[in-house]
Amino acid sequence: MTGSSVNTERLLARLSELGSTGRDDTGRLVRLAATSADKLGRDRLVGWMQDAGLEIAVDRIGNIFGIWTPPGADSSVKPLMVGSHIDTVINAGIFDGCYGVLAGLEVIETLMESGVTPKRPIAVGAFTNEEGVRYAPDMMGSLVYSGGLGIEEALATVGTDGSTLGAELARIGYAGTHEPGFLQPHAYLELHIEQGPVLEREGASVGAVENLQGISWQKVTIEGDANHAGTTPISMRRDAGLAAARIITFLRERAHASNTPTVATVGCIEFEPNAINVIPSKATLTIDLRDPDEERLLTEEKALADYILKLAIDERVTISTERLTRFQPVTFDSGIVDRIEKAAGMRGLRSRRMTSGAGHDAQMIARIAPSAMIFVPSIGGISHNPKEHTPDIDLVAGANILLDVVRELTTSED
Ligand code: HGY
Ligand code: MN
Ligand code: MN
Repeated sequence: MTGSSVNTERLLARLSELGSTGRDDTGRLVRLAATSADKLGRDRLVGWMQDAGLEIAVDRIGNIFGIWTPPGADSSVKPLMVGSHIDTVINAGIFDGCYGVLAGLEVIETLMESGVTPKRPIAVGAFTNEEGVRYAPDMMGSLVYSGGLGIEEALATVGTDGSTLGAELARIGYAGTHEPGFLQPHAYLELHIEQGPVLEREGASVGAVENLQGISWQKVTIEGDANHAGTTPISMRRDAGLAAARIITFLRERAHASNTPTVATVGCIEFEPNAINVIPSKATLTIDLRDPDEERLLTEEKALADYILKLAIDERVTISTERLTRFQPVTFDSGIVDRIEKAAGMRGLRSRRMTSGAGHDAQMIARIAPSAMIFVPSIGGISHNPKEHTPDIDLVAGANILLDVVRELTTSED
């Protein structure tokens, strides 16, 4: 049946081209939200959407939408929405986020070319600042879109480089005019690489994602005393660096001993004055705590807070914490998850129900519409790393599952 599969060459060529867009002068892929590199990726995506004849809409937080209203469909009914993000982390792989956006665009173009007449519009979205590396919190564009964060507050966010998101969006030409949420989805589907080891380890091609874990981000500032590394007895030190190290080992040992899915990461750390022979007077670090169970995540946050209070006394330092983001675990729409599983079966693909360890825009859009995710395997479970890789056969299979579920959701009566 025509349109029963996506155009493999077109999808893979675009993934490769977008993957080479916005690299820095050392060749690393770094398209942080609202940077000039991000603009290059955005412009490329909008060009493909325009070539496909989609209506383009950009909202005030810079979320980009390509919208297809099929002949005979009622443009006033809620669209089916697919999508993800195209901003990246630092030294990223080429699939995280981009795969879901480009596969969503590919699905729309395949349906346009197949003569199928969906009963409702279909939109593909690229949400701003999913990664949250430059501006916290992550999933910001979809959080604003779903009403979880005010637009003015989001635009006023100051980045790690001292820039302001609103000014940067205006600078790169993506301070759109539509109010976030202007297009309320009938349902939302996000195709994404797993970014973990489960599918590969179990030999499954498709993940039918049932839920997504809770995320707690905070910044910790530790103030001690700078002093001479050679003359200061250990007993007289107020060592901010040592206190930071004890937080890192506390988090790892507690997560390791818990025998639960709890994970904890200190991804950023800075010492002042950061000199080889000076005891650090100040340390700032970030903590990323996650768990699929809200009660357990609350317990871990409390245990960390209690540890920090005791540590400050033990090491005679002052420690302050700042919450950067906090998202509860999310459960996806079981009806759509069933359809994903069935679509995989119809194509003879092994699927597996699973939890998402990573945060995604779907967890935000799930606040306003029935949502679910489709995963494809990540080789070695590697992501947020240039070694991130998914074989072409899995990329195409995932896009075809997306095609099948989108066709079903837009042509059936319900
Ligand atoms: O942090 C996350 O899980 C996502 O990659 N933003
Ligand atoms: Mn992602
Ligand atoms: Mn990511």
